[in-house]
Amino acid sequence: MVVSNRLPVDRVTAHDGSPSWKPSPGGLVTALEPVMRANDGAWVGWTGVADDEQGPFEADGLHLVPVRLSATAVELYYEGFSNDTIWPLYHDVIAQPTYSRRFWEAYVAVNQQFAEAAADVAAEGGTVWVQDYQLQLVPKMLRELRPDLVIGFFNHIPFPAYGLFSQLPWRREIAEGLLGADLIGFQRRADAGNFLRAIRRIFHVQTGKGRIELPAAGEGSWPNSSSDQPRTVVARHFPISIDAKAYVDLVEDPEVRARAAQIRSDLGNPSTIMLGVDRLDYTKGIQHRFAAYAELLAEGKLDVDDTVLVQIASPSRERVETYKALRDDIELTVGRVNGEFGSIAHSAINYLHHGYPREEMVALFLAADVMLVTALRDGMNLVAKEYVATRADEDGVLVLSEFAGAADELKQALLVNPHDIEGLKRAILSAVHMSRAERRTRMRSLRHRVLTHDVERWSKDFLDALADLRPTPSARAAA
Ligand code: GDG
Repeated sequence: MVVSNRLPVDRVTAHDGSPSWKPSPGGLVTALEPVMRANDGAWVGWTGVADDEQGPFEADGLHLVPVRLSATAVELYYEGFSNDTIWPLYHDVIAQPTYSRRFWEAYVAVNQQFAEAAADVAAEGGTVWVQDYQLQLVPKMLRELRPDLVIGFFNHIPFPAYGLFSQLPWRREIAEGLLGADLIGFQRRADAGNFLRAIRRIFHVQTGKGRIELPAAGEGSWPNSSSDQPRTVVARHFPISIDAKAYVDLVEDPEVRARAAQIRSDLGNPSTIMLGVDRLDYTKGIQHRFAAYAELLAEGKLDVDDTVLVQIASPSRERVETYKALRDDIELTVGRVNGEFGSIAHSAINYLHHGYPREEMVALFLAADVMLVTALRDGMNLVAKEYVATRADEDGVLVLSEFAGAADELKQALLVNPHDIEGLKRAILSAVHMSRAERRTRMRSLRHRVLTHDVERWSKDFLDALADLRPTPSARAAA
């Protein structure tokens, strides 16, 4: 069973008002769908609509169990604690987290709802895989309700250093919540290291090689309320990936190729198209990218007559204040840069605040000579891997922030520190002027990594590691 904040489907309403469901796009769905089909599993999550009375249903061969969230729960648990407390705290406090007791109370209550929904439908001795930062209390709550289950947790975003995590007034509760799992997965080795350090600091327990030895309840700093038996929890990195083959297949589609050529020609066939594709989020470093680009234009090292930056900023979390302010900020910058450097024929930045179908994204990746991924902090960044998977022509240059999890694997990208604007400018110029031979060598090696480490391998690695932790029947009987 999978438990995630959102179900893997979106409701669509036909012209006659009749509702139906379509799979929601995204890596998680692609990764887990085949596993769920093969195992006849259930998926517990929210439909995305407040106060939705939808009961359990089948869609596209998946058994879906909705958790009903009230409008207030959405505001306090989702927009509040998840996206205005945990998200900024776990992304190095790029924005100031809000520490609100009302948010926290809602987070506890909603996590309990998810745990109860999962406990109601999980098979005896089943495997439950809980996803992401919105549900960090679910592992412990679920273990208390259903000690027979094997529980995994995967954190899609970074886990911060203890100096930051310790700001959280509820750091102990969150740590205990996660430790209800048998296996806790992170994107990077460093994230797992930060988590292990936090656990040592808070509970004074032993850890070694990713194994956390929890004593019996009440021993040392370990709470009374935890399970009675000593347990081992494993915390390790499992870098997520993409359905690489789906991208390779799309590149072979003549319509997608034609669209890529059309995009180049619509942009006036410049020598260099640079591309950014991000949810409009302050973690993605969109402003840093614009700053470096604007300086290169100002210094005459790039020229709008033969260079353009296309920035797709897909709408995100539009009801959270910080995101509204960010959008204003970004759009002000786009206006200024275009006003100052654009010409009648050419804009400096071609800014689009829209979401697009995947075919259009692939066409854009194919059209782009330079892909700019300048996140200030990012769990993985799937866009970097999607760009690489798309470039079957072994062309194109990836400029990649060392603060994105993808940098651990994509070492042949031009790695940058986005805070270092001079360094970022140098990397952009080397990308623009890189020889065809070097582009090919780098892209070949990047593609090898992404094609051999796809999302299917990610879910298999995680689920195999979780299966290895399943207690043997004799250990279960002894407990
Ligand atoms: C979180 C973590 C981690 C974006 N705009 C459109 C569109 N997208 C797709 C991209 C990509 C996905 O959304 C975004 O994934 P990222 O990994 O880049 O970033 P987050 O949304 O922040 O994801 C991240 C990820 O979880 C997985 O664990 O890598 O670090 O923050 O697939 O292509 N897709 C379409 N139209 C758009 O306009 N079709």
